[in-house]
Amino acid sequence: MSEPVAVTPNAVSYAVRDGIAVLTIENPPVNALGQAVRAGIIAGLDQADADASVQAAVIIGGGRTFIAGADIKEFGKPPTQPYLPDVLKRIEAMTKPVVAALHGTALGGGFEVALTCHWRVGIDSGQVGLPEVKLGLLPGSGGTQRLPRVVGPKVALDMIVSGNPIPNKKAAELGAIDEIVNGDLLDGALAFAKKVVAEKRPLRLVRDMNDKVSNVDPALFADYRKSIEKKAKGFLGPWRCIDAVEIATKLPIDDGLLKEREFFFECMASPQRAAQIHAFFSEREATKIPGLSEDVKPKPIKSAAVLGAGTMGGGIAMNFANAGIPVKLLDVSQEALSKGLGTIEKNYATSVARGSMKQEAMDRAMKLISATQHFEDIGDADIVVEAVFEEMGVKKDVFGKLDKVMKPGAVLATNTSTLDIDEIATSTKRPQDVIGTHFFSPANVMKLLENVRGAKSSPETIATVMALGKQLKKVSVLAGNCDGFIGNRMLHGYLREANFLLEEGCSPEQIDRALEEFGLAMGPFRMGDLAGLDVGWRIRKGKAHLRPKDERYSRVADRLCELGRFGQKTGAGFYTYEGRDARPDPVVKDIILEESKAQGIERREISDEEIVQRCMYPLVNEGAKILEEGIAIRSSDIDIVYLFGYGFPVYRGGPMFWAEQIGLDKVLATIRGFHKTHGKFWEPAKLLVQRAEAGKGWKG
Ligand code: 3H9
Repeated sequence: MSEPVAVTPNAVSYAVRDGIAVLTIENPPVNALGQAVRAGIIAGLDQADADASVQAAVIIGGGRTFIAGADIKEFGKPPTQPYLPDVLKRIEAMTKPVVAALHGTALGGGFEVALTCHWRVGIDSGQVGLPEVKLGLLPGSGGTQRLPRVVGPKVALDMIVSGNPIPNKKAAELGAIDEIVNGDLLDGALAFAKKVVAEKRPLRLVRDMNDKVSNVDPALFADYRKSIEKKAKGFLGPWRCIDAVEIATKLPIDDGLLKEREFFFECMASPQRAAQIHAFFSEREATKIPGLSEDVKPKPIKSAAVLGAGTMGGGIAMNFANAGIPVKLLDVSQEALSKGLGTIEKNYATSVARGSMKQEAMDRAMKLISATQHFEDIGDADIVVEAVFEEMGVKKDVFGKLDKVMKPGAVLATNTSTLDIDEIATSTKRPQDVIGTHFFSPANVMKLLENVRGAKSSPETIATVMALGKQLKKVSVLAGNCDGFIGNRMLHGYLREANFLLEEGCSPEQIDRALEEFGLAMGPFRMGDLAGLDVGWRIRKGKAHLRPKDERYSRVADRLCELGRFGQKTGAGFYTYEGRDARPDPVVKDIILEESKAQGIERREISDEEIVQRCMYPLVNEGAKILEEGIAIRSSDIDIVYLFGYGFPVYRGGPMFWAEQIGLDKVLATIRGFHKTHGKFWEPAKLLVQRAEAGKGWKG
């Protein structure tokens, strides 16, 4: 092999081995297709074409992966030449065979490069996919035109609209990869290239394969649009993905490519793209904890225990089992344990029935979960997560017991959603090992893990629960200790205003609809009914003595609870229910009217815009206070909490990002207006005032 030469410094190296040019992409960590890589591939192909001794070229990724896509950091900035379509044109213009050698993740523009090469080989463990939709985009360099030509429009729609990758093996079955290489990828790719040269195979381009995109029934697209209606509501990307694939079945490829590019730029210009890319980078940034030295290593978690076999405890145990970690579920009564295990089994069985889990995986997970009534049995676990009744006395009692039985160094975690971690830690002699791990219900589904550090939680304990999040395939955020931490503390104002709006003129259905139109998965009243209104009622009663007498307070929810209307589980709450169908209820309307009257409020017409501002701006204002107090490390962590824990629409990027996009000055002006009209709850956060008046966003 000739000495590798970097065609563009450090981006693509060029070498010749047995008459085959090898272009190796060297752009760690994921070989993103930045400008230097694009220029490097073109330069390498020019060199290979010009060198008479070269018979074919292989494009391969250096390091852990082939190309994982365009360089997302370049998006939103002025584009620089050569563009990706120029690279693809250069590949198609090659007079010698070009083989893509795939390992790791060939995603987005990376897979588009591969689909443009004459042939593709890959190793078993790799994956290919077009995940652009997750960034508010569609594949913008031929993915929507080439993939359907290879795998047919139905599979292409599944891949492009979901954005989910498929294993190389599956891609090979579908014809998107020509050969699976066993053993060394480069050796396999070189052997394949030599074979096509020896066989004098005519160069084969996907653009010429029209069979699978001819005579396609248009009903496929109409049905597909219908099938994503609910899930893709409010998003732009998925709809444009379908439009583009449909075009592949109607127009010649060059016209299709132009149309795809048009859609791509439409999405690129949309605030949704900015929001979804913000979400992508924020998710990764949230794992970085300032001040936590790289030398601090997380403790290995090889076994776990969960206290409390209720809904939360069961869901948390499932997380451990799903990650292959044996977990002991502890509860005081055999009855609670049997019920808890039964629910776990039922949840898994539902996944199996739906096809999202294999029976063997369920059996494996169930085997990893054991039950006990005795604290002594869990002493050897690396971590214990307490999910017992949300009351300080109960929690402290349990932590006192854990202190006695747990092995030294075990992480003692609490799943509290509001209580003081430091006070809980006082019932142990090892506050350094105590920390909050706040899971979200249903814990086996929701992606967020809000870790809460106590004043004495050690760096090692913090590192351990952050790493645990990754192990459990969760998105972890680190919060400071305060009432409600990040998520629930912010929720307070949101719910308060939703209830005040009822008294001022709205119906529950109007508020729910306005917020669902905004993009929330569920409005506050439908959500309350689902979660159970009795929980909040109990908390409000417990804190009633702390409430100033002259403070405005909505009694609507309390009155519903007094009637035994706890939500879906009792068949009635803010709505009445037939199954899961929520119906407006005249009883609720009467209570609301009575409460307006009792408060001396004259009811008025309220616009959807006001509903959104009244309910969402408290999130922003409280978020600013949380940031100011250092409870959240950065504004984007708050966004992540809301995106992954509270169903905030990802295409709006989270409450803090959304506020920045509106303009903090405008948000502040509205909050000041509400402050004048509605009083002290709307006192603007200092940080918001400071940033807005300086004409800045949260960061700079
Ligand atoms: C596209 O291709 C458009 C085209 O159709 C048309 C163009 C004209 N760019 O996730 P990790 C960074 S759109 C820049 O922790 P993992 C990431 O921020 C693109 N940076 O690793 C992180 O940085 P840091 C379509 C990127 O092993 C580091 O790499 N492609 C990019 O868990 C490691 O990432 C995608 O959407 C990028 N494209 O997962 C793929 N990707 O260390 C997006 C990653 O500073 N990427 N970074 O925090 C992924 O899905 C995952 O990163 C991947 C690796 C599966 C590749």
